[in-house]
Amino acid sequence: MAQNIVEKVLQAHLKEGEYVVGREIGIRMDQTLTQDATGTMAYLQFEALGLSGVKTDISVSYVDHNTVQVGFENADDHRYLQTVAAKNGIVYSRAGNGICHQVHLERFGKPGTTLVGSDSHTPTGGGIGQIAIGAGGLDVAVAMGGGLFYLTAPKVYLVKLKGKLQEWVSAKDVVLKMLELLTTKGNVGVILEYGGPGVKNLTVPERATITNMGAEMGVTTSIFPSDKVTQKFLAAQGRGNDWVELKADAGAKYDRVIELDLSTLEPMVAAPHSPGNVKKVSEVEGLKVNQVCIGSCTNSSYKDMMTVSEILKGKTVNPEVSLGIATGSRQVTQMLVKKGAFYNLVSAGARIMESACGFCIGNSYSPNSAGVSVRTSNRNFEARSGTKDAQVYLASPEVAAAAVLTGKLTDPRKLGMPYPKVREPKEFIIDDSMFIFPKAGSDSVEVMRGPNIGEPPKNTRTAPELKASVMIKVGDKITTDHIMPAGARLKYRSNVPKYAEFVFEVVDPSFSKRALEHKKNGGQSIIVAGESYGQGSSREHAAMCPMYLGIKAVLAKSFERIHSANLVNFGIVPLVFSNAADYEAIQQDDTLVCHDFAEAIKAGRPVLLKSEKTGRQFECKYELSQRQRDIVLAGGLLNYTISK
Ligand code: MIC
Ligand code: SF4
Repeated sequence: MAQNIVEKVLQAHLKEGEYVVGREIGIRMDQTLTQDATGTMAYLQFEALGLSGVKTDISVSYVDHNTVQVGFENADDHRYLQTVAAKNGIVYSRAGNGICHQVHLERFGKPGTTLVGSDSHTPTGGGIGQIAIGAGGLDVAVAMGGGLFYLTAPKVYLVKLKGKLQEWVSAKDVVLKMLELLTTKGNVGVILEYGGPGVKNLTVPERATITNMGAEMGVTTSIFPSDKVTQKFLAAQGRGNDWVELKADAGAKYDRVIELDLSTLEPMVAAPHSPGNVKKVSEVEGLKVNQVCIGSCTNSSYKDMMTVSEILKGKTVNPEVSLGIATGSRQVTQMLVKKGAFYNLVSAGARIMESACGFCIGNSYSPNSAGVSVRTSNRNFEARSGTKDAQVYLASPEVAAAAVLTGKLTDPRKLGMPYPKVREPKEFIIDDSMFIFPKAGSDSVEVMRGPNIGEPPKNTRTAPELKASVMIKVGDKITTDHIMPAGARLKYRSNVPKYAEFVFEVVDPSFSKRALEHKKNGGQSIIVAGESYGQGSSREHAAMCPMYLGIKAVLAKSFERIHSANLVNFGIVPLVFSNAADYEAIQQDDTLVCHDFAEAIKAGRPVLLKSEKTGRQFECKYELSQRQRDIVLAGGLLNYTISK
């Protein structure tokens, strides 16, 4: 039967379950990646599972998120990561080597293979024809140990591209258009497969910009074919042998077809505070800009940076604007230095950041109060930048560079200069000296820990009865940045009791104290939420820390994929209102009771919750496989796996 690309790759890796849309399947993961902010916990759990030595083709541990090193905590984490990698056969990418997704695309991504990463932007690998999926650290730990990765056999949407991008319009505008079409919610269980005659007009890094921000739509991943363009990119990376062709069969079926003519697109932005709040630049033109940040895993490739350098060459950053630039990888930096582009950027007045996530995760370069910041990154959630009232606009490098010069949101086509046409190099500078490759016989390496690195916490078995206080009631589109802030708090990722003090910090700073006190008094808690709960990152701390505070269930109108899986992994039940209108009837401080909670989950029947305040009873469902129900009952994946 004619197959699409997604079916081809998934079926070739299928180890458990039946490939029927909507059913759970278990696949083998060829590659894994972690980054430091999720990685320490992933490796601590890898150790807690009693695993040693990775069973994948390649597993890479990147240090890119937390390189600020205020205090000893980050540096201790890095040392732990380096030693645990050496001991277990994991490649270690040292701080300074670049952002995991960009570096992985350059040096390890392989068409036709599978990759799971403890970061939601792992789908960047789709640009090179990988099925690359973001997940919580515990799922990645299991995959490193040779265990399967479970997902829902997806619906596949074909995005049929035709035409060519106009000058000053780039890949970011394509994905912003996709966000306008699909929005940030309602796409759980979908994979986007790009195809059509327009594909050949996009380079691999451009494709990667597009698959990267599929994360913002909540799709499982996005993938491009592997064609001549892919072959050229791999050859320029000295990896020509890694190329295989990957294309859909003639007559392959799709659940939906979306047609997009690249030649009709124009420069766009995502306005505050959602990547789905897409507007044409022309609609918001003239808005005064205080800061521009160029970089992040979305737009930090050679072409992105060279384009900016060419636009700024011989000019000076507008006096009202502060410009920060972070390249995506050391390779990109080396290329820019060689080409003289760094000279242009520094001469124009750019502040050069290290090649890391930096501003994107909000651990530096926070804008001024109520400041407008134009960023080439992928998320503009409220407060993520570190400034609660900042107004962050997401845009292409071209739009960002135009704002650098004019001090306001500007359609770059109005700059009145020729569009800098940057070609992909025939050969990239290849220098793998910042990777530490594992050596044979290193299982005797001593793993070094610091005082901030604790044990991964475990949950208890799900109690027979649920009697949970509604500790907080929140609205729609609550992101993991709302639940578990990163930024300045990032350094506590390895110290759960400390990090848990900041759960819901930006929504209700009293939450953590109240929940912990209730737990200490023997109480259980529940979170009530609206639609699309848990958007954004893969950080499992957004489940682990609430678990530590005694949260037993989250009751929402709907959940996003990675967060819902993380809740299950930590023994928190993701309950969905059978009737969304019941949301209105619940108040914070109410107590919700179900006498046969564990029994109901065991039997797979709906949970009936009763409000102690009003006496009203309502039904909740959950979309969990038998395996997931067993995990929840066991009190999480660690307990479940150890007991097995
Ligand atoms: C993000 O962009 O939000 C992060 C920081 O990369 C997260 C991972 C994390 O919280 O460490 C992600 O996207 O998964
Ligand atoms: Fe890093 Fe930002 Fe990409 Fe997350 S989205 S991996 S913080 S650059």
